[in-house]
Amino acid sequence: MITSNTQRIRVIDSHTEGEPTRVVLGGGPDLGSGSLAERLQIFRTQHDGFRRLIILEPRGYDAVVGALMCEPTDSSCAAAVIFFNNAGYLGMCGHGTIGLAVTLYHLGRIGLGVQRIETPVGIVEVNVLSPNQVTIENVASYRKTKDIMIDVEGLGQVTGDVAYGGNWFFLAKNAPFDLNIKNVRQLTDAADKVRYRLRDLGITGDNGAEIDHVEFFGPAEHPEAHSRNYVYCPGGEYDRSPCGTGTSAKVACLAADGILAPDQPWVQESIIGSSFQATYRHDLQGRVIPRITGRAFIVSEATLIRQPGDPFPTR
Ligand code: PYC
Repeated sequence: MITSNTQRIRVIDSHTEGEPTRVVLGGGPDLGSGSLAERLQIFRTQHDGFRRLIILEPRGYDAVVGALMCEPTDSSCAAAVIFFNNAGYLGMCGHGTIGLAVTLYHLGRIGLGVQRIETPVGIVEVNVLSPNQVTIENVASYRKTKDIMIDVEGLGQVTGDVAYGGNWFFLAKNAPFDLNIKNVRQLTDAADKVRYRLRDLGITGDNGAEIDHVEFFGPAEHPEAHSRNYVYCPGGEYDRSPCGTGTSAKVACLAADGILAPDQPWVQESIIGSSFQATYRHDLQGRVIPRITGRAFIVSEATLIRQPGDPFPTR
């Protein structure tokens, strides 16, 4: 029986190149009408149980990224969104933005063409190319440090760059294992060690931000792709897609090294063999603005229910 105290949350699930997104359309907490960064802070400090309810078992699973729809503060934006996962909150999420755009199109809330979306780290643009293909123009991305060498127990010396693509990444030059889905457990263990070694050494992004995403790179399998990656996310999960913010960080490093010119395509393959097509442009300040194109598909429409007295609302 559904009583008036029953919580009902409408969600639409999709996947972007294999990586799941759960868009929360209604039934979320009241986060006020401040900036998205302020609303994120209220979400984090006062309503973390809602994040857990949406993402964790028994209603969710560790790999899914949540996208809470909010009212935009900027009237030029079609939507505003806060992304979250099994461990916490994300500044931006590339695959999630592609999933969100396909979901809004599926609902008839946006059409084909360019729309602006507000996120806690800035406004991003989406271009809906077809019902299942979207290009996002991400926030300005940049490399903070090149060729950091760290000694990691069990891995030896690991060299990589620290870069920002909407989240903070350590981009390791070499993968400790072949980038094959069969090795995903070993790759995750290795990435976990790299993340905590960086933390122990006090190596951070700007303003002390934790580097909580790790990428390993290797040769692509598909002839049209330039590189394959494995991407570790903060909750110990791996990205099934090539990771929109991770590909943005990669593009920023390639641009800084003079390897990739503006508008030159870069095809990034994921650990499952899916891909994103990336390019970048320079903005008026000369910053790198990555553009990432990928496909997303709707997989379900549902109402999550929390009945009063449920003793296990989350794992
Ligand atoms: O696509 O940016 C991304 C992303 C971040 C974490 C998982 N996916």
